[in-house]
Amino acid sequence: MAKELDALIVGAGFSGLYMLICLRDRLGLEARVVEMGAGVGGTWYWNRYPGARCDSESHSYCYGFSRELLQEWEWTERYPEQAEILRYLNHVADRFDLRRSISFDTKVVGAEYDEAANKWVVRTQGGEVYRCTYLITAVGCLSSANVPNIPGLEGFGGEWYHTGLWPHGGVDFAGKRVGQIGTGSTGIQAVPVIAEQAAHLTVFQRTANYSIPARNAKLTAEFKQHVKTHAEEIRALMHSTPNGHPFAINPRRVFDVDAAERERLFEDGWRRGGLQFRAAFGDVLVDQKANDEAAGFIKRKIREVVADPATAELLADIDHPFAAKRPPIDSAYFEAFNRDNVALVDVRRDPVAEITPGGLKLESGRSFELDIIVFATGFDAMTGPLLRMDIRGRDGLALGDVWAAGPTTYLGLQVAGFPNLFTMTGPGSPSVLCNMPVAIEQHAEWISDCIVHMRANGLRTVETTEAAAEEWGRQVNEAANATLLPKATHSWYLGANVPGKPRVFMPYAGGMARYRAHCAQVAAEGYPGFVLA
Ligand code: N01
Repeated sequence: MAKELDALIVGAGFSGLYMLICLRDRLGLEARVVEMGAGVGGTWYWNRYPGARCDSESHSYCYGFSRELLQEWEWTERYPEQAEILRYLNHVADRFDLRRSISFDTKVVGAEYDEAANKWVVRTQGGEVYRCTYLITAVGCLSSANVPNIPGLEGFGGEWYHTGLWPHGGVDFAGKRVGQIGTGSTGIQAVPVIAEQAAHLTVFQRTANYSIPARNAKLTAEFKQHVKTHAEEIRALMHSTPNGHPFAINPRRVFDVDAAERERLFEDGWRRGGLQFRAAFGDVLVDQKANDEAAGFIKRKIREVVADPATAELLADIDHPFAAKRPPIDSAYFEAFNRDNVALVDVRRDPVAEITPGGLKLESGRSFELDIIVFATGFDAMTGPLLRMDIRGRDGLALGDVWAAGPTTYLGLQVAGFPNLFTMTGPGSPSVLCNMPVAIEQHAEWISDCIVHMRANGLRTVETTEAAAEEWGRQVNEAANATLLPKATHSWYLGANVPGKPRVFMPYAGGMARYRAHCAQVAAEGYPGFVLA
């Protein structure tokens, strides 16, 4: 027997929880969340790997919709670790009585639009069927784990884990020979922590990466008070910046100052740490020569920190502009290579050929004995979590077919041919280029306002047009091409980390503030680019 709903929300992370509050509590809709995991948290439910921590500062990595929530919750560290964010989201679920409207351990395996009834029919792995007017995906951008297809994995005699599907009980590395593949944001966080626990850690690096020290620390009582007293100003600042962070990007250009002053300003950014380093100048991500200066500074730092010259060279041999891939931030990543029990192996020049029963072998024949392999190999980002749900719109049109050459959306929110389907933080929206809760709140509120508009005007469907999606795709490309972002040709922003995935720059790089204004204008003008009927 199908369960009838006004709205079904897929996913109980930051997006799904707030969407539920908007639709159930504010609009009074019959709304429900289905969640694959056994608890709330999304990314923070699954990513429990050693060192998992957010790179947004804690006082900005939270909801802003409730003044009371902002005032009562207290973060303990500058960058919140996974367990603390999960506690926060559990607190939100309890405080707003959300659990009664969430079905856990419920994986969506199919969603089809029934045009005659104007309903989405959603099937779960457990055999339940939901029929709903609005289908809202809140599945996250980085939730489909990418385990590389390396021959021999099934015959590996040790244990192996992907960081995005980490065991809840943790992994005991004591006395173990560990191999870690991947040096993105995740790998860079995991290395120093695993190195402290394991007998030996071999890091297999394909692409060397920049990283900025996070300078994580316990928050002082003064700072905690400051963020409460100035909560409104901080939110206003976050809403005014391109990335939704609580600090402004300095508009001065790298060559506005002389070499000595430039060095001093980079040094100051390095000392402040985290994503604030990038904010020291306004043109680092748009001007190659300016970027070269920032890149050169970081490479010098790597060479200063890492004692062994050959290891330092390999770590500093970075082939893309700084911040063209998501810039990791770390706690003693480069320092970890000074430990006797950590080794770096270049798998760009000598790729992994196979996993053997006892470890791993490179193409040259060089082999490694390993007890545990950690895949810090990222995700089938942005489109992966949507495509695995087998979503079908008008006339059985499969999302996978529509997106065969890459995702096309209007505003990252809707796909032509899929009425009343909203994709929160979908491809074509700022999403991963923004502090996520800021992007998420804007999407939840926009969708909610759109539904209010429809109900007030007796409208049954909202659907973007192919022309609007095509034009938006052009603008997404234009925004990316105005930056150095596409120059990192192996980036997951482009889908390049997954073999066979179309190379399309997926997030909107025009900035959250600009995007927010554009979405507001679309709503104010009666939703041009959408057909409402
Ligand atoms: O994944 P990634 P991630 N053989 O795709 C390598 C967010 N995040 O999980 O670059 C060998 O960035 C791959 O090499 P290459 C953040 O948005 C945030 O680290 O493709 N290596 C790369 O080194 C981030 O960007 C936080 O050549 C292989 C690595 O694996 C996003 O999540 C923390 C390989 C994958 O890096 C994803 O980060 C963590 C193969 N076959 C994550 N396949 C914070 O907030 C892949 N690699 C701090």
